Amino acid sequence: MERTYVMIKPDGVQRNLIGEIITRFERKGLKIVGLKMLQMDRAMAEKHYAEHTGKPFFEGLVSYITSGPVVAMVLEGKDVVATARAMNGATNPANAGPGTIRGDYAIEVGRNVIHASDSIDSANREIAIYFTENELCEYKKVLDDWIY
Ligand code: 3AN
Repeated sequence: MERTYVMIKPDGVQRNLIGEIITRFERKGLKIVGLKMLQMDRAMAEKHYAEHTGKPFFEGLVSYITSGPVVAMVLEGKDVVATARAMNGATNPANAGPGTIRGDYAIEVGRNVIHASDSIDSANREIAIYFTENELCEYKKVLDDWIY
Protein backbone atom coordinates (compact mmCIF):
# COMPACT_ATOMS: atom_id res chain seq x y z
CA MET A 1 0.00 0.00 0.00
CA GLU A 2 1.25 3.50 -0.89
CA ARG A 3 2.75 5.66 1.89
CA THR A 4 3.49 9.36 2.23
CA TYR A 5 5.30 11.60 4.68
CA VAL A 6 3.23 14.39 6.24
CA MET A 7 4.50 16.95 8.72
CA ILE A 8 2.71 19.57 10.78
CA LYS A 9 5.15 22.48 10.72
CA PRO A 10 6.09 24.61 13.77
CA ASP A 11 3.33 27.17 13.10
CA GLY A 12 0.70 24.40 13.07
CA VAL A 13 1.95 23.18 16.46
CA GLN A 14 2.09 26.71 17.90
CA ARG A 15 -1.45 27.42 16.69
CA ASN A 16 -2.91 24.30 18.34
CA LEU A 17 -3.82 22.69 15.02
CA ILE A 18 -2.31 19.23 15.66
CA GLY A 19 -5.59 17.55 16.54
CA GLU A 20 -7.56 19.33 13.85
CA ILE A 21 -5.11 18.31 11.12
CA ILE A 22 -4.71 14.70 12.22
CA THR A 23 -8.49 14.41 12.46
CA ARG A 24 -8.86 15.44 8.81
CA PHE A 25 -6.54 12.67 7.63
CA GLU A 26 -8.17 10.08 9.89
CA ARG A 27 -11.68 11.01 8.80
CA LYS A 28 -10.64 10.87 5.15
CA GLY A 29 -9.93 7.21 5.77
CA LEU A 30 -6.14 7.30 5.57
CA LYS A 31 -4.24 5.10 7.99
CA ILE A 32 -1.60 6.52 10.35
CA VAL A 33 1.30 4.06 10.44
CA GLY A 34 3.90 6.34 12.07
CA LEU A 35 3.55 9.38 14.35
CA LYS A 36 5.86 11.44 16.56
CA MET A 37 6.79 14.96 17.68
CA LEU A 38 10.37 16.12 17.23
CA GLN A 39 12.54 19.20 17.08
CA MET A 40 14.40 19.41 13.76
CA ASP A 41 17.99 20.63 13.75
CA ARG A 42 19.72 22.44 10.90
CA ALA A 43 21.26 19.26 9.45
CA MET A 44 17.88 17.58 9.29
CA ALA A 45 16.28 20.64 7.69
CA GLU A 46 19.03 20.85 5.05
CA LYS A 47 18.50 17.18 4.26
CA HIS A 48 14.73 17.51 4.00
CA TYR A 49 14.89 20.65 1.85
CA ALA A 50 18.02 19.69 -0.15
CA GLU A 51 16.27 20.53 -3.44
CA HIS A 52 15.82 24.15 -2.30
CA THR A 53 19.48 24.74 -1.34
CA GLY A 54 20.62 28.13 -2.65
CA LYS A 55 17.13 29.48 -3.30
CA PRO A 56 16.39 32.96 -1.90
CA PHE A 57 13.93 31.59 0.65
CA PHE A 58 16.18 28.71 1.80
CA GLU A 59 17.62 30.35 4.96
CA GLY A 60 14.20 31.57 6.04
CA LEU A 61 12.78 28.11 5.40
CA VAL A 62 15.45 26.42 7.54
CA SER A 63 15.01 28.85 10.43
CA TYR A 64 11.20 28.49 10.25
CA ILE A 65 11.21 24.70 10.19
CA THR A 66 13.70 24.52 13.09
CA SER A 67 11.92 27.22 15.15
CA GLY A 68 9.92 24.74 17.25
CA PRO A 69 8.70 21.16 17.35
CA VAL A 70 6.99 19.53 14.37
CA VAL A 71 4.66 16.53 14.21
CA ALA A 72 5.89 13.90 11.78
CA MET A 73 3.63 11.18 10.42
CA VAL A 74 3.47 8.49 7.81
CA LEU A 75 0.10 7.92 6.19
CA GLU A 76 -0.89 4.89 4.20
CA GLY A 77 -3.71 4.40 1.72
CA LYS A 78 -4.71 4.21 -1.93
CA ASP A 79 -3.18 7.15 -3.88
CA VAL A 80 -2.15 8.66 -0.54
CA VAL A 81 0.62 10.88 -2.00
CA ALA A 82 -1.78 12.76 -4.28
CA THR A 83 -4.60 12.67 -1.72
CA ALA A 84 -2.52 14.28 1.06
CA ARG A 85 -1.25 16.96 -1.37
CA ALA A 86 -4.83 17.74 -2.42
CA MET A 87 -5.95 17.95 1.21
CA ASN A 88 -3.06 20.34 2.01
CA GLY A 89 -3.84 22.70 -0.90
CA ALA A 90 -1.44 24.83 -2.95
CA THR A 91 2.01 25.72 -1.53
CA ASN A 92 1.03 29.39 -1.45
CA PRO A 93 -2.04 29.59 0.81
CA ALA A 94 -3.32 32.48 -1.32
CA ASN A 95 -3.93 29.90 -4.05
CA ALA A 96 -5.19 27.13 -1.76
CA GLY A 97 -8.91 26.55 -2.02
CA PRO A 98 -11.31 26.64 0.92
CA GLY A 99 -11.63 23.21 2.48
CA THR A 100 -7.92 22.54 2.15
CA ILE A 101 -5.67 22.78 5.21
CA ARG A 102 -3.68 25.71 3.83
CA GLY A 103 -6.81 27.32 2.39
CA ASP A 104 -8.50 27.18 5.78
CA TYR A 105 -5.60 27.91 8.14
CA ALA A 106 -2.74 29.74 6.41
CA ILE A 107 -1.96 33.05 4.72
CA GLU A 108 1.82 33.15 4.18
CA VAL A 109 3.80 30.80 1.91
CA GLY A 110 6.55 30.95 4.52
CA ARG A 111 4.12 29.81 7.25
CA ASN A 112 2.03 27.25 5.46
CA VAL A 113 1.31 24.87 8.36
CA ILE A 114 1.79 21.50 6.67
CA HIS A 115 4.05 19.46 4.42
CA ALA A 116 3.32 16.37 2.33
CA SER A 117 5.64 14.49 -0.04
CA ASP A 118 5.22 15.39 -3.72
CA SER A 119 5.90 11.92 -5.19
CA ILE A 120 6.36 8.30 -4.15
CA ASP A 121 10.14 8.71 -4.51
CA SER A 122 10.11 11.81 -2.28
CA ALA A 123 7.91 9.97 0.21
CA ASN A 124 10.39 7.08 0.49
CA ARG A 125 13.30 9.52 0.86
CA GLU A 126 11.53 11.66 3.46
CA ILE A 127 10.12 8.77 5.50
CA ALA A 128 13.70 7.46 5.87
CA ILE A 129 14.86 10.84 7.24
CA TYR A 130 12.33 10.78 10.07
CA PHE A 131 11.46 7.17 10.85
CA THR A 132 13.28 3.89 11.33
CA GLU A 133 11.61 0.74 10.02
CA ASN A 134 10.60 -0.37 13.51
CA GLU A 135 8.88 2.95 14.23
CA LEU A 136 6.37 2.20 11.47
CA CYS A 137 3.46 -0.05 12.37
CA GLU A 138 2.01 -2.68 10.10
CA TYR A 139 -1.47 -3.35 11.40
CA LYS A 140 -4.89 -4.24 10.19
CA LYS A 141 -8.08 -2.43 11.08
CA VAL A 142 -11.28 -4.40 11.25
CA LEU A 143 -12.73 -2.18 8.54
CA ASP A 144 -9.72 -2.59 6.21
CA ASP A 145 -11.81 -4.34 3.60
CA TRP A 146 -13.64 -1.15 2.68
CA ILE A 147 -11.85 1.75 4.37
CA TYR A 148 -8.10 2.23 4.48
P1 3AN B 1 5.37 22.05 -1.00
O1 3AN B 1 5.66 22.08 0.48
O2 3AN B 1 3.97 22.47 -1.30
O3 3AN B 1 5.77 20.77 -1.65
P2 3AN B 1 7.81 23.18 -2.07
O4 3AN B 1 8.43 21.83 -1.92
O5 3AN B 1 7.91 23.87 -3.39
O6 3AN B 1 6.27 23.18 -1.65
O7 3AN B 1 8.44 24.15 -0.99
C1 3AN B 1 8.80 23.66 0.25
C2 3AN B 1 8.52 24.70 1.29
O8 3AN B 1 9.32 25.84 1.02
C3 3AN B 1 7.09 25.22 1.26
N1 3AN B 1 6.20 24.39 2.02
C4 3AN B 1 7.23 26.60 1.84
O9 3AN B 1 7.23 26.53 3.26
C5 3AN B 1 8.60 27.01 1.36
N2 3AN B 1 8.53 27.84 0.16
C6 3AN B 1 8.35 27.43 -1.11
N3 3AN B 1 8.34 28.46 -1.95
C7 3AN B 1 8.53 29.57 -1.18
C8 3AN B 1 8.63 30.96 -1.44
N4 3AN B 1 8.53 31.44 -2.67
N5 3AN B 1 8.83 31.79 -0.39
C9 3AN B 1 8.94 31.32 0.87
N6 3AN B 1 8.86 30.00 1.19
C10 3AN B 1 8.66 29.14 0.18
